[in-house]
Parts: sequence; C-alpha cells; structure tokens
Amino acid sequence: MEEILNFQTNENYDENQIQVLEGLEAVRKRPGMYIGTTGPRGLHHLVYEIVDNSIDEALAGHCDLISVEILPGDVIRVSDNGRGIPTGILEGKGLSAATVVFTVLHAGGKFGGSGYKVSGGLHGVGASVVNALSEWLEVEICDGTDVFKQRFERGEIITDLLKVAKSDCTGTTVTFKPDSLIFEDTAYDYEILLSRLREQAFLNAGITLSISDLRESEPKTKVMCYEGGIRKFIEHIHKRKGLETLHDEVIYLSARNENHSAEVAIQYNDSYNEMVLSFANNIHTIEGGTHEI
Ligand code: TSJ
Repeated sequence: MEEILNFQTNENYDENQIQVLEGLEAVRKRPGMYIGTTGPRGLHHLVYEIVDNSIDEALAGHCDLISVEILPGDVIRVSDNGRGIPTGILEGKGLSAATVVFTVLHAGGKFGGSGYKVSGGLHGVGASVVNALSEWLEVEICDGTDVFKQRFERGEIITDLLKVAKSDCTGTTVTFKPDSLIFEDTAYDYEILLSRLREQAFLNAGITLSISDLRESEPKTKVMCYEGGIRKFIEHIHKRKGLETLHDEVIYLSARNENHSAEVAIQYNDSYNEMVLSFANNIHTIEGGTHEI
C-alpha cells in the first residue's frame, strides 16, 4: 500500500485534496458530531483541543511552557515551546505533516509517533476540526532554524506552509478565530478557560500554563505552575470552598510501571460530604467508573 502511494501522480494528489475538502466539509455540516455543541461549551472546547496538543508535547518531555491568549475580537492564540509540528513533506501525501494535521480528519499524531500519549481527547484529530470551524486559522512553527507559516480559512488552505524567517527558537503557535457562521456566540469567558487551564496545570505538575485576556484595555493574566501537582489541587479546592482541613499534609500515593502510572491525593476536612474527583489521561471522569474504582 505504502509503496503504491509513494508513486503518486498529480491525479492522486488532486484526489487527496478532494478528500481533504470533503472531510472538513463534513465537520462544518455537522459540527455537533465533532465538538458536541455549537453553544458556549463547543466554543471553549476548540481551545482545549488545541491546548491538548501542547500538553502531549509536554508529556513527551519536549515542552514546559504553554500560553493561551484571548485577543481582541475573541481570537485565540495558543503557543508552546515544544519541538514544533514537523514540517517535512509526508511521502504519499504530497503535503507537509503540519498541513495534514490541519486539513485531514483523524490525522492524530501518527507521524513519527512513539505512543507517548497520556492525555485524552481527540489529539491531532482536534486541530483539523478547530480549523474547519474557524473563520481563519494561522499556524507558526519554529524548528530551531526556520520559521514556517500557513493560513487557512474555514478549513481551506489559503497559503502553503512557507518559510518566512530565521529563528533559533523552537515551538508552535496557533491563532484562530471561531466562525460566527457556526457558533451561536463567539464570546469567550476568561473564567471558564482559566479554570480548565488551572485543572490541567494541577494534573501536569511542573508545566507552566498561562492565560491572558487582552480584549480590554486592562489586560488580565494568570501564570500557573504547580510543582506539587494534584496535592496542590486538593489544597486549592479546600481553600476555594472555605473548608477546614483536619491535617496539613496531604496524603499522597503514586506508582508506575512501564506503561501506566497512577497517583492519588487525599485530604480530610470537617464537612460531612465526600468529594472524589478522578481523571483518566487528563480527562475528568465525571461518573467515576473503572478508573475510580
Ligand atoms: F495540532 C495543533 F495544531 F493543534 C497544535 C500542535 C497546536 C499547538 C499550539 C501545538 C502543537 C504541537 C505539536 N506542539 N508540539 C507539537 N509537536 C509535534 O507535533 C511533534 C514534534 C516532533 C515530533 C517528532 O517525532 O520529532 C513529533 C511530534 C508529534
């Protein structure tokens, strides 16, 4: 199969292009199938889908800074200091890996992938969905030598992935404007994004996540890095709820083998209500289930 694809003609290249368009058209036709809803939840979900990619890069050990900015016009910018999405041309596709990430549905982290995934969600799959549902989206990739840039509108390629500058930095920046033809309301809620990013910062100890709201003349910004991970999460919840704890030191257990790791943090308080929060692969398992048991 691979061999045949490597001998592609221009005709096949065009076929691929058509598939690309059909794929993203499907997302625009039935956005709910991909993001659940076109209400505020779906709108905020776009941000999580992009941030998840940076968290994957951090979990792979290649990135420790992730920033989210809300720009005027409810434009979202997510940046990380990872290796940068690979820019090389994929054999058989005739497209760069980065372009595939944004234009092919279900192109989830397969190229050069080493099965490092710890976070859940749609992964690379999400980037093409976000692209399809954005009025425009731009990606900037720094690979330590060059800066590459590509622009899309409603999922369509507007410019190829172009070298635009030199830089010895590495990282990926994605900037997008959710499509007002798709979403009922494109206004982002700073507090909603903040609380989700804080949760991810607690779950991924040592990663610095920041959020800035640059829509108003007085910008808001919060930088979060919790070396104590989920231990700090419990302390935060107790503080936020104004609950009196029965002991200062959080009980903490952790274990790992080659493929799995688990950690548990416990702290008693003087209330009568038990609260158990569980997460599997960074996803809140609201109904508990097997992982919690
Ligand atoms: F996918 C995306 F566009 F949504 C997105 C991806 C958005 C943002 C803000 C960051 C990223 C991203 C992807 N950050 N870092 C990466 N890393 C890779 O894609 C990558 C780099 C190198 C290698 C390798 O094997 O050399 C593999 C991967 C998956």
